[in-house]
Amino acid sequence: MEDAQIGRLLLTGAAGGLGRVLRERLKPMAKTLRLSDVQSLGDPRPGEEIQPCDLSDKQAVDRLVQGCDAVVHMGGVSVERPFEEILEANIKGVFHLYEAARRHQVRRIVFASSNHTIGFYRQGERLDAQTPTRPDGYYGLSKVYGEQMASFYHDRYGIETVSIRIGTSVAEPADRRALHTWLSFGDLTELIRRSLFTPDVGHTVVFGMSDNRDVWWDNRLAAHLAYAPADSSEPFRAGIEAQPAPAADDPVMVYQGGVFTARGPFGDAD
Ligand code: 15L
Repeated sequence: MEDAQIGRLLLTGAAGGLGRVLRERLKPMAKTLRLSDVQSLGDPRPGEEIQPCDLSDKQAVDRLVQGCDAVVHMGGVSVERPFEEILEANIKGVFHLYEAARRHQVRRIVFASSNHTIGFYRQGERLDAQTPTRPDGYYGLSKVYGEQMASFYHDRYGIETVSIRIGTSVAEPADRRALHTWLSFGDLTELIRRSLFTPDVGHTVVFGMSDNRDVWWDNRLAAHLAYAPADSSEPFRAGIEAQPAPAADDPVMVYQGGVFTARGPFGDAD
């Protein structure tokens, strides 16, 4: 695919685990990369702008989005947490982002969704983007909500989104589940590039995984992105399978969402 350049690209959640990776890797895709987070981002490097922002603050998000041509939205809570925390950053936050995008004519958003939208399917079940969601917690629910927000803003206002249901995006897969769900940093970057530059994506849902041997997710409905992962978890298999296996009824061995399916309940001590 031809390398294009976006004028000003906003990366939210830029201080997070994946945000720090993308801060460098997205730079060639835009003339200016605007970075935001609630955590410190240090000093701006060449080609960067830094604008701290709390996603639960509607006015701050509006100022953040103003002047941007596209958004890669990695911001928000990225693990299972009590509902009240998810509500602020992920539920209100995604509403604030889409409202700001509408007001400032942003035409394309890449939304960091998650495999936890479907986490209560059993491992080995084969899913595609039309399979009904089955969230495994408040975090997963917030990602379903974000996908539906993207769908609505496309139908109503024509803002296009690619919702990437990210699997396990870490430097190296570390357990048996991740042999299926791993998404290398290189493949994540390429999938975001496709998501930003492929024309006419409407609202597309794509599963973010590398070219792993046994996968649970079918990306045929996102074929227009022409995403062709280059990496595979296979080189890590022997090392992972040499580790003692968890019990067969351990959630990490049963459900696609792994340990997230067993988090909570929260707040019973109140
Ligand atoms: C996610 O959505 C989380 O953000 C990340 O921390 C991982 O736990 C990942 O999913 C996963 O399921 O491996």
